[in-house]
Amino acid sequence: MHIVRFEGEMERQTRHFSDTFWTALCLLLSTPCNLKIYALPESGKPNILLILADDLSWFDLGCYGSKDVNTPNIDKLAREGMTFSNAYTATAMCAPSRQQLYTGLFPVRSGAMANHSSVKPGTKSMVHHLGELGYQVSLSGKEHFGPPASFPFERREGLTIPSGPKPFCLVHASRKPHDGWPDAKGYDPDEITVAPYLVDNRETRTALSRYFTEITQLDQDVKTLLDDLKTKGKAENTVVIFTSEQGSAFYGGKWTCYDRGLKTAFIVKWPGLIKRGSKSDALIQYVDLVPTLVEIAGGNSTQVDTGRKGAPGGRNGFDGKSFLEVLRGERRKHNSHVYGIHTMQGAWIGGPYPIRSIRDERYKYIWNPMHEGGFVNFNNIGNRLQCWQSWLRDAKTDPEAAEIVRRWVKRPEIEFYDTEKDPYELSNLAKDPRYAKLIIHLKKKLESWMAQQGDLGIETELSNPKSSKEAQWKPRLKKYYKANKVAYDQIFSRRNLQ
Ligand SMILES: [Ca+2]
Repeated sequence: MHIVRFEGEMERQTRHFSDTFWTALCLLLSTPCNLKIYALPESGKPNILLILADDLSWFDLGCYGSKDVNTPNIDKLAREGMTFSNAYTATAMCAPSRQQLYTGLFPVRSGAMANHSSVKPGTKSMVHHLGELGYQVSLSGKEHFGPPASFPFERREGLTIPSGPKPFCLVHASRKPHDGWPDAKGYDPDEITVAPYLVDNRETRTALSRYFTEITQLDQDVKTLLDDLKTKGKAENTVVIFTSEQGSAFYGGKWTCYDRGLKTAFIVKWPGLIKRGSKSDALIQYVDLVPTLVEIAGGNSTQVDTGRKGAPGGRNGFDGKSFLEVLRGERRKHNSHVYGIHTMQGAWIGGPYPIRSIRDERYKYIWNPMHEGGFVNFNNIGNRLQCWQSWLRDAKTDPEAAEIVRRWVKRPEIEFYDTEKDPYELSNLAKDPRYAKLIIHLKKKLESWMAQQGDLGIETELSNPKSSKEAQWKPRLKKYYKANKVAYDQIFSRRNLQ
């Protein structure tokens, strides 16, 4: 038995039929010419397995070009599916990143803007939308969302696939490779590559080796899940998605709007429907995922009520839009621009420090409206990754190290990068007259997006509550500044100490 799906302006539904060829032909002949037809696998609606890493930089995977990190199982998934080279989250922090992934809404509109924050009451998620389409929607691993009524996932433990009769959507939200890494195994600190945005010293190499070790452990978890999918006979009828979440906690990744923070690995395997080993450079973003899943599940994503007002079309719809046609190889482009938003409010310490960004396929515009005081968070107050102290030490005598440190803590109001020529966003072109028109164009687009979201910039930043942990970190900040005064005096104002 085959399932044929008809998509039209007024009607999108999945129909079963097992009649004769003539029945199919009659249906085809009565179908308006703009309708698209494709076959879903024989067993009906496909299952969905979404594997989400935690703080994994997209470029630290073999299939995204890493020469250092051993990820054979994720690489194999890429060879069997479609690999996206231009996928983004809008926020490089855990809670807002995954809440936009699960709701299809950007952070200001949903309310989940600060780290450790929750969406506003009444917001719906993929659990509601896929549940209405007959799916069992469950989650194993990390949550980092709220309130529970907006994310009523069925909880699962371990690395196993559901085996019930209903089609399933399982999110496996790994905690790997979030920092808190194991001792290095299989990676020699002397042999690895250190990217130019990091200070190349013994401490950085040791930290990278430990991070790489945990990425390889994550890769093994991916194998365990995919093996169970095969054992249960569901591999052929399951859409498997792997995405890396935001970039790692190494400086200039997580907690920023640089590509090292916002860009994400995104791989989709769908046997029979996605061309094996295909690649897409379409601009997609995390808010596009749930609309796409709704379409995969046979629903109409443009008719979904997200529970929040203020959609781009003025109703309660998603901020994102389905990229199913890209998966099917029918379209190459998707969005013209993708957006970024950041706040340090709620992230233990460091706020306020709002950042907004916009990016087309090549150029990136970043606005830091409260940049004067410097950027602070617990990564450059404590010694969380066990290498920041060494960077300050080296910065006293090494001008290159001093420049890397300065770039992290002291940024201009406007940044503009050519990401094709400068993928690590190290050369700010904001004052280059050749880009003046494009900068104004992107600024206006960014402002339109902020207006749609109800984002008032600094006012919105200051309305976010500070973290309850800020008070306990403040004395540590002062002590730390005092201990490193020589290095910091060159790069850092005292405003955040007041
Ligand atoms: Ca994370």
